[in-house]
Amino acid sequence: MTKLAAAVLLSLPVVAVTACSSPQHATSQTGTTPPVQSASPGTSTASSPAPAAGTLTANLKTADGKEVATATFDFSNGYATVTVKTVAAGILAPGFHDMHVHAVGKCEPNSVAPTGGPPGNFLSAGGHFQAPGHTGMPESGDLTMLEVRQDGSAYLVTTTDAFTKDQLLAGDKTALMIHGAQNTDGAMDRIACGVIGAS
Ligand SMILES: [Cu+2]
Repeated sequence: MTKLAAAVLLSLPVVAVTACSSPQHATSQTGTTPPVQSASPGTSTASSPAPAAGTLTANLKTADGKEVATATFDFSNGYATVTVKTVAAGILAPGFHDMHVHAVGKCEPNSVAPTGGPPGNFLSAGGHFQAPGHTGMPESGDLTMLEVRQDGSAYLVTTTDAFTKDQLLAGDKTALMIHGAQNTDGAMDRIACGVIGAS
């Protein structure tokens, strides 16, 4: 029964799309039972439950509180589509910036790392996020670099399957961090930070 129900559920979006693209069926078809079709091999995940779908967001600010970028994490089809877009020019230095998901959902200027030591901007966000059971490189929170244009603007869309939505929200939650421009003295600095949360 559950397999049949799943097949019916899977077929629903197809019916909706068909309705949208076929004006002659756009009304009067809502009460009918959609035909049951077997799922294509690529969509079958019988051995493990599919990770939760949905969207998470982060609003990244500088240490002095300026809003600099927004990020969304769209989870579907077993991976995350990460979109980062600046909301203000002239803040990020032009060039390539390291960007990662960090292990603690805190974005505090002049804070101390979980492991101690002298304070610094956004240090309480900890190191790079590692999904439970994952060790080594690349770390789960590693993302591709953010290329910032000459005016300080940037727009990036990338994908990763290194973490799930639930993992980013578990425990202390997580934060998205943009570091300084590559090959500058401040390359390792933490320039902008946003706690990743439900939108
Ligand atoms: Cu980082």
